[in-house]
Amino acid sequence: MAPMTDSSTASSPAAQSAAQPPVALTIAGSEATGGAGAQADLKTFQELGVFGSLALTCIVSFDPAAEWGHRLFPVPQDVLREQLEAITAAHALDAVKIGMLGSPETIATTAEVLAGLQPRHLVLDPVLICKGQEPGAALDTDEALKARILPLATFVTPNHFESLSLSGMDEISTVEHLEEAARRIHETSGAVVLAKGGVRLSGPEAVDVYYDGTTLEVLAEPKVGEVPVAGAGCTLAAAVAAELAKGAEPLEAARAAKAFVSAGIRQRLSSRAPFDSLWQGGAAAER
Ligand code: PXL
Repeated sequence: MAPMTDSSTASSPAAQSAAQPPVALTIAGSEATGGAGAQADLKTFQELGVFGSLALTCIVSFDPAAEWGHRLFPVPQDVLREQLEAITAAHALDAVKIGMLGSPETIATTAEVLAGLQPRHLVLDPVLICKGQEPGAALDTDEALKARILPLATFVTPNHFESLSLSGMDEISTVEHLEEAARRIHETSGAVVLAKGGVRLSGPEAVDVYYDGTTLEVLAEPKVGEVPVAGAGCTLAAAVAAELAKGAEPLEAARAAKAFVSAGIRQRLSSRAPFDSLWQGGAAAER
């Protein structure tokens, strides 16, 4: 390769603006259609003014010929380790978000690296199963996530199914149940909890419960339809991570993330797939 001769390259101090963006890392899987996973995380970071980096854990390609079920290709452990090595050598991370890890091996590798890194903000979207996966198909992965990653999290964003699993409750069908789940998950994990009711609780509003051990707040926005939108969970956790990276307090981060997701759902993208995808440009479009 020819040597660079231009002295005004981006790496020269003169070319840098004074204010550097915060830097966040997502450890997540690729969802090829772009609705969920790492794609949703990086788009969210960018929209919210945060520089995003990515350690890819697996590649999910939905199968249009088999009811859009998951085809999952795991990234080899040494490749995951090398990505994390490069990222942590390059950046001081302001926040880390964890999405789909997908296997007990990936969970073990991620837990080892995070234990050494001890990030100030570690936002866990506890992806136990994703849409189209059979409950129970990944029990060992679920157990490993609870045992190895949950104790490291500073902020956790379980959906309805994950709240049942993490709280041990048999039923979450009211806001009071969701509040109880948030309290229980906080007690066992020590993390700030944003438990998502989404469209799973009946009523005209999509309700999430925030609990940090002191403050309990019910966050509600009008529902947009009754069908979940792909990428909403990934985007919510990524937005929380972005806001924390920028210095927000956890409750502020939760409120801002909920508003960002609600706009993205209102402005969602429809496609030839049987689900709509959240549009991370929605909040900017509504401004
Ligand atoms: O929405 C959960 C999720 C997270 N990450 C990846 C996914 C999905 C759901 O499809 O594919 C990579």
